Amino acid sequence: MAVTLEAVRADITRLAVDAIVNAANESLLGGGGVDGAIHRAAGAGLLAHCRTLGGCPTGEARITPGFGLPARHVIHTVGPVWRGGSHGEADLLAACYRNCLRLATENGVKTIAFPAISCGVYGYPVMDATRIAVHETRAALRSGASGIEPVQFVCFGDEVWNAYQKVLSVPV
Ligand code: AR6
Repeated sequence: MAVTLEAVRADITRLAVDAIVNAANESLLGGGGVDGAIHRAAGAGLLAHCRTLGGCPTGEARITPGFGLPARHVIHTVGPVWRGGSHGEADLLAACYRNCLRLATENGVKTIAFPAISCGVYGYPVMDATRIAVHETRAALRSGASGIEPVQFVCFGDEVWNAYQKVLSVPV
C-alpha cells in the first residue's frame, strides 16, 4: 500500500507529530534557518543533548527527544552544500531521507514532517531536491512495513510549495 505524502504550509516547530526532521549542520550545535527555529522552540535541553552526540557527517542522521517542542522527537540530518552537482550532492541528499526514515522506523515513529533539506542556505536547486525527497521517501516506505503514515513535507515559501505541488501531482 502506498504511503500518503502530503505537502503542507507550516512552521515545522508547531507540528505535533512523532518526529520533525531538522536540516542541521555537521556540528549539530544549531545555526540559522529551520535549525535555529527548532533550537529556539525546543529550548536549551536540545542543545545540551546535541553536545553529547559528537556531530553528524553529511548524509547521516541522529535522533533526539523534542524537549519543548510539540513533536516527540527531532531527527537531525545534514544535507549537502550545493557545489554544482558533481560532488555527490544527489546521493548525499537521498541518503538524508533514507537515514531519517530508517531512524524513524527503528524508533516507532508513525508521523513525520520533513523540511526542504538543503534548499535554504545550502543552495540545492529546489525542483531537483523535491524530486529526490519524494522518490526516496516512496522507495523507502514502499513495503508499508514501517507503519509510517503520513509523511508531511513542510513548505516554507512559494518556491518549495510550488515544487511539491508539481512533483506530487505526477502519477506513480
Ligand atoms: N519550518 C519549516 N521550514 C523552514 C523553517 C521553519 N520554521 N524555517 C526555514 N525553513 P535551511 P539548509 C525552510 O537554510 O539549506 C542552518 O544554519 C527554508 O525556507 O534552514 O539545509 C544549519 O545550521 C528552506 O526551504 O537549511 C546549516 O548550517 C528549508 O527550510 C544550514 O542552515 C531549509 O533551509 C543548513 O542549510
